[in-house]
Amino acid sequence: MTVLVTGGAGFIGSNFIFHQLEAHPEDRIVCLDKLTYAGNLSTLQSVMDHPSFRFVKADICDREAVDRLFEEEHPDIVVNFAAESHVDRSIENPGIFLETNIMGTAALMDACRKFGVTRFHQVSTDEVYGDLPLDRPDLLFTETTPLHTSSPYSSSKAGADLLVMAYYRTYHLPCTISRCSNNYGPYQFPEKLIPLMIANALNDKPLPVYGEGKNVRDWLYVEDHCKAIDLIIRKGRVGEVYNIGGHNEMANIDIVRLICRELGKPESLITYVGDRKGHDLRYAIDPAKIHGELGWLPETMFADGIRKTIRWYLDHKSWWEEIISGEYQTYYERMYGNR
Ligand code: NAD
Ligand code: TDX
Repeated sequence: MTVLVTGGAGFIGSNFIFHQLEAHPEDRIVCLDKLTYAGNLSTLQSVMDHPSFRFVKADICDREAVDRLFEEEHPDIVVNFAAESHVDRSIENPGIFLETNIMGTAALMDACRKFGVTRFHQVSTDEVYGDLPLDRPDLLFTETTPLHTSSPYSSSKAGADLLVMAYYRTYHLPCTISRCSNNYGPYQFPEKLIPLMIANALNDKPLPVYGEGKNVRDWLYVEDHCKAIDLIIRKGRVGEVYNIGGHNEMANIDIVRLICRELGKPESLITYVGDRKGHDLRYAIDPAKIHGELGWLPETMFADGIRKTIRWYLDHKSWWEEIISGEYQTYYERMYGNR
């Protein structure tokens, strides 16, 4: 079987490729990635010469390039990770989010219709459900929670989800969607909370916490997300949405404090900065459906996962130091300079 993974040079996509090559050595994996600022070929270095792996640099919005690849590879399964993924960047400049996340998903699905696939899987996010209040721990997102987005990023992801369901209903394209909570782990781009705080703490730089740091996210170790997607594409029912999360809610400030403790850095590095516009208060996933139907459960406890992640960033300084020494500096200054 050939599995086409889009966005595989990014954080979750690369972890998914490593997992697939290990768990399904009989399958061929083709990665299509535009290599935007968030895509990094060095991440895939260890598999570039793998006999069952091929990398192709292309944009999912480029219909000619996508069709050419489908003609060559005839993928059985397509897993779409390719996206603009950072909420703060979407607030600054929504256009590219609409382009890649919505138009790109449509271009991929049109190729799937044209060439035929057994599955198109859309990697979505819990952010499509909007947010939950901080004082109602009993409320969780289920697959039937209405879509109610806050940011241009989450709106573009919700737009793509609606389109996927439309392609399922109208054209009977065999689709599935997964909506996962916040991921953490190796190879996450250092613009996101956990790697940003680790990198800054290691460089004794201020740790910029938005607002009062009380916003809550539901954290899942990236490998557990990859295992869930693997189950969905092989055993999940077409036309279904599956929520993925591990009941691990934490306030941002508690994560940042924990990182300080683990690295032996003083909490005086913590700096409260201006809040994110439209900042979602709390995300919390109810994963009962994927557990009941597919038997998925998270395997990595947060206490272990965060230690492994910190260890990884300590052992792979050259990977992230190279990133933060480049264009990232301009981004950081723009985003945090006058905050
Ligand atoms: P990322 O930003 O680390 O990686 C995105 C990858 O997509 C990069 O390699 C980039 O080069 C590629 N890409 C971007 N635009 C492209 C285009 N037009 N054509 C081809 N490739 C393109 O993102 P991530 O954190 O790994 O997220 C992957 C997916 O998972 C996204 O769809 C995101 O919405 C979703 N998701 C992420 C999280 C999370 O916590 N990170 C949680 C839930 C869902
Ligand atoms: O410097 C920071 N300071 C801070 O307080 C950054 C970068 C973030 N934060 C806060 C904002 C959020 O409440 O930390 C929380 C997590 O922020 P991000 O890492 O930017 O993630 P989030 O906005 O929750 O979105 C992530 O999870 C869902 C991914 O980026 C999305 O792609 C995914 O869909």
